[in-house]
Amino acid sequence: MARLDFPKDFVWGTATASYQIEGAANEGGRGPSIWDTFSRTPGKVVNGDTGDVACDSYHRYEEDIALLKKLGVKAYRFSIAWPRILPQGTGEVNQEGLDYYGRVIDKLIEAGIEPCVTLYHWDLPQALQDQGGWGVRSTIDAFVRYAEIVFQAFGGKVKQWITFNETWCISFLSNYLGIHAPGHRDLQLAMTVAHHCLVAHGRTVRKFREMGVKGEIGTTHNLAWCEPYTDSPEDVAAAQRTRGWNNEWFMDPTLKGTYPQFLVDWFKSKGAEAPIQPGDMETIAQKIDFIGINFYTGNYGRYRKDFGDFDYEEVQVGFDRTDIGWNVYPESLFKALKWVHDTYGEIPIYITENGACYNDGPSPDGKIHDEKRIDYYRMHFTQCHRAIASGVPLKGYFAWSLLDNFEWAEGYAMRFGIVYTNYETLTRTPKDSYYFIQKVIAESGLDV
Ligand code: JJW
Repeated sequence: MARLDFPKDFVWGTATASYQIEGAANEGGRGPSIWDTFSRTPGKVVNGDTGDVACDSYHRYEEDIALLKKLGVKAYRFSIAWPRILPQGTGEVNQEGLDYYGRVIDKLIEAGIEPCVTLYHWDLPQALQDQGGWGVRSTIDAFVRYAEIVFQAFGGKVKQWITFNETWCISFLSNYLGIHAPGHRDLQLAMTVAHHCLVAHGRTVRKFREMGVKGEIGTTHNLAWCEPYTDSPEDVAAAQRTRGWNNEWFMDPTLKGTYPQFLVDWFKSKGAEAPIQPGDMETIAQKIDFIGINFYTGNYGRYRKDFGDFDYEEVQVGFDRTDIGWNVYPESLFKALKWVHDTYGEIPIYITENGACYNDGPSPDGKIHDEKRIDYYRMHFTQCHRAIASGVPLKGYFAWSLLDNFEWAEGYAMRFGIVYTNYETLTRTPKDSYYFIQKVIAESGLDV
């Protein structure tokens, strides 16, 4: 047994997102988002689930905050729904929407919990999608205006701001792979969306500085770790391309102000390119206070001609998998963190999401014995500790998620919560993993 102590000022937290937990889709003056449309499109979401009710956190946020307080977290990451603030994306502000988040933020502060706000966690107002969504530059202007309204309302109260959650998902998963809203399959569109989100991020950071808002601002990219199965140059290059697509394509512009040239060339060979206008790269690379990393899994793979978009095929090497099918490869978290530090220098890093999908329900004793989730967290905490010990400036960790919620295309079938949600009664029951994390936070460490 070994004792792993975390720094006393390490920020432990949990994370959620508006459309995944709030419900009340037609209340409080909220306008429709692309996820309302997408979830109503037959075949897009498992079981035809929608976020209409979700966890009903719009009405039950006080209960959620009580759970956070009992858990002992220092911070809570949640997102603001753009269509609650501006139901049409632009124009009239919906005061009821601002009031709702004002209550959440005040309750958190009252409970001694720092609010960490994501501005864009995928619920684009449908009215903007109807005008081209992230495929057109006018959406950048609309986003910066939305951010300005939110900064005005809550600046100074919110410790940390995250402009975008998982720009790879917003662009490629949603507009090239077609798996998330709006569900397009167009490589050039995905490249354009990625670029516009990055520019919107940079312009928002600039606005934040101009307004003199107190607090920290950054963005969150989801990283994927892909390792070559052999040392052959073909395997190494194929893994590098796939990693680059997920990681460098977003991290490089954000932190270096450039796109990785080897991928610029690769995409060009497929007829797609980022629509860069003069000044864009400098805008994107505004200095930020931290970089958020969402991390779930890694894999091994090898070169296979004309397979997928990057001639890369995963090789099964016997990893355990979570219930959503993702490999459990904790060491890849360490490798990814080390890579971020080695590549981008001393920028503070927050893991803004990490967690596991296991669909355990209540046992006859009424408790949820989610041993495999506890194992997942224990192994990933161990890798975080290892990263810190190696000099990686990892400052905090947000578990995904506080509670089971609407897991996008998987609907309610896939559970990531440390608190069990009963979707019939909407009651919340802390799982064993909740008590495990409660103990880690209380002791600022764990035995492994
Ligand atoms: C699907 C991979 C090809 C969320 C996917 C890739 C390509 C057939 C979880 N993170 O709910 C889903 N999540 O809202 C943000 N992150 O397909 C928060 N990434 O398959 C969580 C990635 C994801 C995905 C899901």
